[in-house]
Amino acid sequence: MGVLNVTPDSFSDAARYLDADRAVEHALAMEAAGADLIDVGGESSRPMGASEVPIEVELARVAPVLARLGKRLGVPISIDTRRAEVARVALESGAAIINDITALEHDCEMAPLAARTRCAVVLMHMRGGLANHIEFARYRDVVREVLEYLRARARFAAAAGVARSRIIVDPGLGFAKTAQHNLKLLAALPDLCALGYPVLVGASRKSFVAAIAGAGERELEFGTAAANALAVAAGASIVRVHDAGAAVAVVRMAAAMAGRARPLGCDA
Ligand code: PMM
Repeated sequence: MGVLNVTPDSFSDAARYLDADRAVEHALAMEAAGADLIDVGGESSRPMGASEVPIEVELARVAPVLARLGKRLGVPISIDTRRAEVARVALESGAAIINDITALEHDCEMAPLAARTRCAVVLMHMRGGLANHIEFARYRDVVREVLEYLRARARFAAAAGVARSRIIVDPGLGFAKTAQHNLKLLAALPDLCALGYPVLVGASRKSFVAAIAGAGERELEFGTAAANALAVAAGASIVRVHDAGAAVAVVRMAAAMAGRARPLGCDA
């Protein structure tokens, strides 16, 4: 999953794709590099101090990009949003997946929308709000608590009418989690896969990778590659990345070594 952040303050793309034409070009380049999905987002959720964006601003950022992408992109689009209205516009433009970092909690219209439109949904674990989630990085047992949460949110989505086969779960690396929490969750990926849903992992260039591997460009690139390779080997079906070309090679190699022709479906 290639990340297309259409935000002026995003974690690593920093305003580069605010211009709709450049955003479209970048999405097409990620597709050409081998990305199987493109994740479009108009509200930054970087760990430190992400600000709430009014819905009009979020829509003004993503709608022109989605309208252009819908006609030109061959791979499915996911919309990274907490808001049902933004998701609705994206789905009308041809998006196939709602990537909700609040696991359908933020907006009560999100679950019925997903059920009605039969799109896929990514249910991600986080705690607290966009600006303060790091204050909530306290757990007795982070693995057990994240697993229980995702199991409960998947049940909620299914009860709202979302088909089981369209549910994807995500431990939410970096969201209300310290580096140690992220490492524990990565080590527990086989348990997460055992929930029975495809697992998405978003480690790309996150601050825990910088803290462990180093914050330089090369260190971030290789740290991200290591996290993605091990995540795929442990059963992850989707890795969310900024550098699609590098990730494709990593995913192919890791999947082949783990005996998975394509990293789809959990084997755990
Ligand atoms: N991370 C970010 C944004 N959206 N969505 C999912 N499902 N999982 C993630 O880990 C995730 C996400 C923040 O990262 P960015 O600012 O680099 O895009």
